[in-house]
Amino acid sequence: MTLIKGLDANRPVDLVLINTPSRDYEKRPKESYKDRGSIPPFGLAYIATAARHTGFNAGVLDAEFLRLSDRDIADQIAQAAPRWAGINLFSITYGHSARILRQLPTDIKIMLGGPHARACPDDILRDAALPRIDALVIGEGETRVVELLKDTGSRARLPLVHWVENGSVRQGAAPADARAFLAPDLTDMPLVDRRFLENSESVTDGLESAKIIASRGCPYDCTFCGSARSAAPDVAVRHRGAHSIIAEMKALRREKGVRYFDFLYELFLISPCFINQFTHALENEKELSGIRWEANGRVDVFDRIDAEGLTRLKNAGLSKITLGIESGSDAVLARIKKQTSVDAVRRVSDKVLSAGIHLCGNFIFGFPDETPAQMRQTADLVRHLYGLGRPGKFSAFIYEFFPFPGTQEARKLIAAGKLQPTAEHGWEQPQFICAHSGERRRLIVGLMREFGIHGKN
Ligand code: B12
Repeated sequence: MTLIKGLDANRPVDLVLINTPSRDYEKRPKESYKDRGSIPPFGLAYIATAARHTGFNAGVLDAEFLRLSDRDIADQIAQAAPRWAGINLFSITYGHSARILRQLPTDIKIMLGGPHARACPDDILRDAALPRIDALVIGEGETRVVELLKDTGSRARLPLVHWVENGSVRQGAAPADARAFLAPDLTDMPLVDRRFLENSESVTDGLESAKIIASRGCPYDCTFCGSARSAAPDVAVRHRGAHSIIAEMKALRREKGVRYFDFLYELFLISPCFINQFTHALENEKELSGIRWEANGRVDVFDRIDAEGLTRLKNAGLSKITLGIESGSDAVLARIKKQTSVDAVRRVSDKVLSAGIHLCGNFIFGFPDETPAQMRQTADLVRHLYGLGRPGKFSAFIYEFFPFPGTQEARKLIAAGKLQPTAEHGWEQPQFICAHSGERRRLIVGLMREFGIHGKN
């Protein structure tokens, strides 16, 4: 039986997209169903949706959710026998993706994409561990994948598409209308077809919930982030119009009974002007009355919204905001170009929680050159926010700094000779050791125990 979502079993298969699992589940099984990744691979589902809209038979194999072994994946692909198989590359699972690709039948064409394809195209194109590369697509895949499915020869006319032919690296020419390929209009794009996703809906706070992607790209340039402006220059920042977002919410409400919406991606609440438009549109939608939602925002944007604005958001169903707070040290915030301050974080958190809106803060410990005293300032800030005791609930996510390729931090470390991805492990375990890793560990573990934080360290 096929585990590939969204395929038409009665037609030859054009494309199967594989969501790279975080490990080979045969060698290292993972515990329970409940810790299965809760965020589905929307990027792959968007590509499959575009392919289906053009008449192709495409599907998505979510090997992470299904906890598949490399062998299971190879069997599934062999059974479906698609013309093309594609896989999303992440830096820390790149080697695993390569192992999976080596086990696929040799008559299937291979396409690569995702964040690591953007960050390290040259290394990937030269990597002898990959069996073949028929298309490496940098950036958003929808329009270019459809062209590749129409005719493999089209790759020569597609921007930011590379491949290897007879041992040589080749590259598509950038046509005059390159932007139409790289940054298609989001409002015109078909709504993502959720039949391609395993876990499109879940339950949050007792309500049927679904995630929605309402924007792409980030105009900010935080030095550690793989989707910062300078690390992802091909992505134009775009927002779907409020009406297109509301249409997707209404369809989910009607068809699946969804009453809690989670706006995925960095920056939904990106400007007071959009917040105002969206709130206004929601207030006028009877069909969506009583819904609740959560989204990501920024400290500097919320610093410009007053208590009345927050009450309006709360009344429009805003239940929780996630903010990248990152650090409790002004020196670190300046270094990572966060465009905010510890005072602003305290002010905004107090305001948001006082309005009865829950707040989740993301924090990073162990930036290069970060001192133990600065890390302690971050731990103190986490404690302060947990202790505020306002009507909204505070929660934190804690991460250890990781130098993702393409980011300003990784470039600086490489230039200083402190970071050297090894031939064997590439970016899975790059040789970079935080100067104060003992103190970092101690602080993180302490906070996790104190507040029951489920960190991603
Ligand atoms: C949601 C999210 C997740 C979700 C879903 C991941 C998934 N499988 O799709 C979860 C929580 C599971 C996750 C996990 C991880 N993530 Co994450 N994630 C994100 C986030 C916030 C948004 C991604 C998203 O949905 N974008 C919207 C969709 C529409 O775009 P997209 O996914 O980029 O897909 C488009 C293109 O990339 C391209 N594309 C993608 N795949 C493919 C494949 C082919 C064949 C082609 C042709 C094109 C193509 O076309 C898509 C449609 O336009 C990004 C930040 C960002 N802005 O990208 C980080 C980000 C991608 N994640 C990141 C990381 C590091 C991870 C983890 C490795 C973290 C960890 N330590 O475990 C794991 C990887 C596990 C895995 N194998 O899935 C980094 C990647 C950096 C890097 N160089 O690898 C990012 C950039 C954030 C950061 N830290 O800077 N992540």
